[in-house]
Amino acid sequence: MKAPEIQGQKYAPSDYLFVKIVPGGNPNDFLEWVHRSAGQLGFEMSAAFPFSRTRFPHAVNRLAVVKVPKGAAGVALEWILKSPLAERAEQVPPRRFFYEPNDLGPPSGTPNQYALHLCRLPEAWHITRGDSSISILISDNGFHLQHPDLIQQWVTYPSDLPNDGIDNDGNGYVDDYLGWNAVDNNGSVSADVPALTHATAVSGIASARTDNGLGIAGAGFSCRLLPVKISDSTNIPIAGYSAFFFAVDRGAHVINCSWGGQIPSFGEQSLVDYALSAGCVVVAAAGNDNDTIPVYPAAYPGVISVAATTAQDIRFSLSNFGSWISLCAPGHAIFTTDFNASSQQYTYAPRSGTSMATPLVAGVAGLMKSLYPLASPALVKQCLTGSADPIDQIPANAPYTGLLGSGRLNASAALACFRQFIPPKAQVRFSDDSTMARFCADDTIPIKAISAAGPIQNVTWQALSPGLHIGMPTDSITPVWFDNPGFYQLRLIVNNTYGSDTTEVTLEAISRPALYPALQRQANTLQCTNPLPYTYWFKNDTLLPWFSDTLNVTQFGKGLYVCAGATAPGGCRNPSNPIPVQDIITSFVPNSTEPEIFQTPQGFGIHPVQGPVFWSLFSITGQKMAVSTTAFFSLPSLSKGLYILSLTYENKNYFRRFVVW
Ligand SMILES: [Ca+2]
Ligand SMILES: [Ca+2]
Ligand SMILES: [Ca+2]
Repeated sequence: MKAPEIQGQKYAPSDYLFVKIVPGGNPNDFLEWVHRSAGQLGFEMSAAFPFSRTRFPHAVNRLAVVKVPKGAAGVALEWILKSPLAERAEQVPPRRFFYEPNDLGPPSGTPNQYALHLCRLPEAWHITRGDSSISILISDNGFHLQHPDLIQQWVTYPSDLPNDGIDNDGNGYVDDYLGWNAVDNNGSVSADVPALTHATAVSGIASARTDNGLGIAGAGFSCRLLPVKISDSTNIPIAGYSAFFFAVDRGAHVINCSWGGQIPSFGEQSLVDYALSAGCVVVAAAGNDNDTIPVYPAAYPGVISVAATTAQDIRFSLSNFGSWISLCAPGHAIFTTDFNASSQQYTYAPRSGTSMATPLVAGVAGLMKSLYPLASPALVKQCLTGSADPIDQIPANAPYTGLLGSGRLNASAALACFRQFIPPKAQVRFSDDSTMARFCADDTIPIKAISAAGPIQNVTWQALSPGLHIGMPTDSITPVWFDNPGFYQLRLIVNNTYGSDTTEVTLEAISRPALYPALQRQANTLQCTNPLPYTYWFKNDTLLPWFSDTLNVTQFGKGLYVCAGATAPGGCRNPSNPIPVQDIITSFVPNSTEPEIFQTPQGFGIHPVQGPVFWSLFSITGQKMAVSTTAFFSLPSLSKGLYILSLTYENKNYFRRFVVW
């Protein structure tokens, strides 16, 4: 069943104004003038951008955004244009989401994903299955974050804890742990109207969890999703422009805009240019008006504008068309992630429109960026359009010759085109593209070594500063440790048969907190007795969005739980003993007296033994490494690090933590 949606939505006037400051003018001086104007105008105007003085260095092309009360835009515009600091001003143009018509049923037969086959995604995934370091920003309405086929795909930033009202990482966005709400300026991107599922449908097409035996596959495969909520409960995308700021500030590689409108805007175009110049690929929907009038942001130069086609490569009956289209992608009856508001179930449903064609292209752009993250948006666009399968020759498309872009998306051909432009020699970078990283004692440092031609042959790390020690590296991680906290310079070299690449990074080494939190279970509640200011929870290897000292396991299900304490958000964390939760129980008897558990250099033993014993050895991240059912557990050969031994004896669990050095 399809969730009801607002249909035939009309453009709504905006309460936001773009203002271009005169050369040499300071947007903050202008915004102060705006603030002082309230007395003469009789109403308040507020800054929607820059948010504060600390954000001023981010100002784009002398741009400011002012929010005015409903209906006051005309008076405010006239007033603002009198300011000696304002060079230009305009109302932020009205925008809307592109919805599919509600009379479209599923394609005949069982639900399918014809679009992925038609666009040759299975072949493309032979070349790359994307990369979890690549983020596709979805600017849309509210998200159903808990959808089981999406929940593991969101990009999270533990350096800003959610819901504490503090911008812990000081990037200008308060509580942007998981995306950004650009309307309310907070970190809550969830769907406030459960029946509105546009964002959830778009997200699944771009990059639903793939190869997880559940639901659907998403084009971007391992690429992650960065949600930005640009509308409120009225479901009008009033803050689409701010997604471009956020994309640059969080380093998004691709931005998906399944929205737009017919009025161009210098302010919006400045922001699109800002994102493009930062290397972010901008993909935008052509709209569903069945006409040729250009739609923005799709029609701005440099943007990849996407029209919609059917399973037969015929123009989707409502899709816009015109000389401003870059290419087409399937946008009819696309089976994707959904939420059924009446049954309160996370579901899947077919959706149509250019909104659904666009994220397919965005997902493929994510795959391309996975191979070559520094590729320019122009190169990505060139290969996507240049490799599309022509569709003008199809008789039903005859009236639209030259008006459907270069044809229908072919992901496999796009990647083949793109690969020619990747430097054949090996490339290396630190996983988040930074040249500055923090790490903790005994951490591994993730790196990304890319070889477009043949395998990586060698990975070499050179510690350029004394006191930094390097373990055995692979082409994805290396363990590092240090003598004292401080700054260390590190060089990384990789090579393949075509040559080598070198990068250097400054590492800030910080000490782990000395104290380990204790973890206890009482019935279905886990209590992290945490002497440190910040608490994190892990289930198996996954960081949970839960930051208080107690956690109810019924909310997260069975698994191996670890809590961790840290002195700062995102800083070094000391993990607790893990607690395996095999059953969700309603009562629990805490441990009483322990048998003697003794340790020798060879392993661990227990006595007296009056029944079966069961040992499990875990890595500190919860990965099970060995089991034994004998009274003495001989340790396998272990590399340096911290380990957890679990013993089940007489229906009780005991834990020992030990270090190999
Ligand atoms: Ca923040
Ligand atoms: Ca916070
Ligand atoms: Ca899936």
